[in-house]
Amino acid sequence: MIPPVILLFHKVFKSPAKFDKKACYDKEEKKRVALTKSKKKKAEETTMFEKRIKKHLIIDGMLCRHCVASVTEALESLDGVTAKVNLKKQSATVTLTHPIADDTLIKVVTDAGFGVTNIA
Ligand SMILES: [Cu+2]
Repeated sequence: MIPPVILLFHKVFKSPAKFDKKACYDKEEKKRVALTKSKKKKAEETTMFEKRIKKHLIIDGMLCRHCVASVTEALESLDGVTAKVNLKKQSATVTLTHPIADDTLIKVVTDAGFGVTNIA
């Protein structure tokens, strides 16, 4: 038979350790779940945002690669704008890191000496 003193020691020294381990695990698990949730939410937000911020412009008046460079430069002079200008298609695709009004995009292009016949 195990003497009661040893049983008491067992309770005092073993049980708290066991409890702490579980508490620690629960805490880690909660952290992990929260992190997964926030990552998922962020991914959803990014997807939603990406849908909103690609715009396609039809440019009028581009004749050569210098014109392409001018239009690209004009569009990218705006903060948070990346532009891909296509001479053959007479178009520009802009990616915005934050919403920018169509009028603002049109203005920089027309200021550079080109026309915008459509923006979507
Ligand atoms: Cu040109």
